[in-house]
Amino acid sequence: MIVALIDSGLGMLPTSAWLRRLRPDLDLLLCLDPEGAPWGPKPRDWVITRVVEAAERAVGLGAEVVVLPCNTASVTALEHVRERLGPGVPVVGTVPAIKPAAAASRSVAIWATAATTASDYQADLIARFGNGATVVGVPCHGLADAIDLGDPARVSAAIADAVARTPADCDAVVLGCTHYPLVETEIVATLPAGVRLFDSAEAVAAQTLRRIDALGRTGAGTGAVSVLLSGIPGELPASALDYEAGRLLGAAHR
Ligand code: DGN
Repeated sequence: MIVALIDSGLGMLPTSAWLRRLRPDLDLLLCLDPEGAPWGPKPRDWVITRVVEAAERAVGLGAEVVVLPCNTASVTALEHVRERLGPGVPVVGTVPAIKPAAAASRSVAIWATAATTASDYQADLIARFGNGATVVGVPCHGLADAIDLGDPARVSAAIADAVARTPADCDAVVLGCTHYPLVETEIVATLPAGVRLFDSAEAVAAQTLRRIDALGRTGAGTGAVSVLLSGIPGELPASALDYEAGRLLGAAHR
């Protein structure tokens, strides 16, 4: 069973690592887009075309399930991918973890790309799951990019900038971009003490496994991890090895 994961870059690693830990037999096809990254600032139609093409390519290579471990891609292109692939291929999206954060806090900030922050999708999630909490969107300019590059100075600067724009009374931060959990330790160290973080990676992996089980197919894989870089077979970028999740997947890559 091949599961394709599609993101502009290393944001796919936390979800991929959860899948690997929970079901090491699955074959993972990691579809990164170094030529097109970052997706956050790109026009909506461009992102839709890019993500739909990546999904079709993955299915052409044998993927039976497609995951978008990327909030930008999910809020923009999820329905388009589902429509194009049809009902035979489960497509699992990512949504910012607003529901658990708003259940635990009265003042929540959602850190995400500008595209996710401005999306109707996020506004709708806040309306549905905000639970009466004050929920504000904080676009984090350049943070996903700095994480992809493995550039500690730019990561620190982008985190400091996001912390400065997060309301002081906020005690819950939703990591609404899948890149951000990779630098969770530094985010925790920069935010005031006691602020809790919420992300979706484990829940997206669990939902993917439910969709796989519902297919009722028996063919387990061999646990292979392969990588496509903007459609061309390749290797995980060296910066992936800066992160624990990247090292886990890198060890399985052959
Ligand atoms: N990881 C993506 C997300 O969750 O929105 C961000 C991708 C990007 O290109 N900035």
